[in-house]
Amino acid sequence: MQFKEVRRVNLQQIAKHIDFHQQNGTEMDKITIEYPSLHVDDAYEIQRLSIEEAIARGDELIGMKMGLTSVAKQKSVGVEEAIYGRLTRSMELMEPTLGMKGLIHPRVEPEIAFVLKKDLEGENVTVRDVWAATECVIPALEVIDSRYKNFSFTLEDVVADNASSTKFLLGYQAYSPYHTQWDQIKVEMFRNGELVQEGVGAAVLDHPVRSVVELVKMLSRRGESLKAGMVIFTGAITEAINVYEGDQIEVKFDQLGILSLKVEE
Ligand code: 0L1
Ligand code: MG
Repeated sequence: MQFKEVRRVNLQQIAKHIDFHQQNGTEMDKITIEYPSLHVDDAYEIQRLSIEEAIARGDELIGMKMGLTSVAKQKSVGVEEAIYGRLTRSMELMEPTLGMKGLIHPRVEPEIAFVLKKDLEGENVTVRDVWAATECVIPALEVIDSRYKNFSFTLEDVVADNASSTKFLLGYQAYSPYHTQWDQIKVEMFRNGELVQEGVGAAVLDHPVRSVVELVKMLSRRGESLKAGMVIFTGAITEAINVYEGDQIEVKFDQLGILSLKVEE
């Protein structure tokens, strides 16, 4: 077997291993323990292949996300660059409830999501291109649940584990991209009535629109692009918080309403 083929088989095997843990909500060791020389490009390929496994079972790619878009978040997990992940239909919460079954140690974070009406591609994409391609902007919550023990990972590990993507909730109200200054939106997150996190849209690469630009550039380096209809999560506005069965999470997006999430068994 040629070297390239051996490498491909390995990436496929690792992708199947990760897909198993994602599907079953079970913890695993860092893959970089067994594969210390894994490159970040390999990790993105493992991510793509693991989502292909889910798609082969009937799931569907409906969006993409940026992660670690704030310095505070990068510091909290010890990874010093923004990353991306993939969102599938089975991750979308249709009701504002989160079942703990099949989850390991979930965390919730507030985000601003863009929905596209046009494809976006290429290294030379601009902020103007993104606005022209945006159908609407929606306040949202992301549930991340790293499959790694203790939420501990390297850059390569977390990329391969689809940037910890697990579930997401979109607000019912969508807004015109021109409705407000998205970098000025203040967000407060409450757990069982207690204020636990607060932040502002500018925490996301100075402005959430810049996160979409960066995502398009990162994807184009790997020959991929964003498609019309996709939902794009731009990154957390505050630190993520741990949630437990029985918790009631409320996130107040200034002038844009409140998103609630009840954590159940
Ligand atoms: O969406 C995110 O910012 C999560 C990126 C992965 C790091 C983590 O699991 O906290
Ligand atoms: Mg996120």
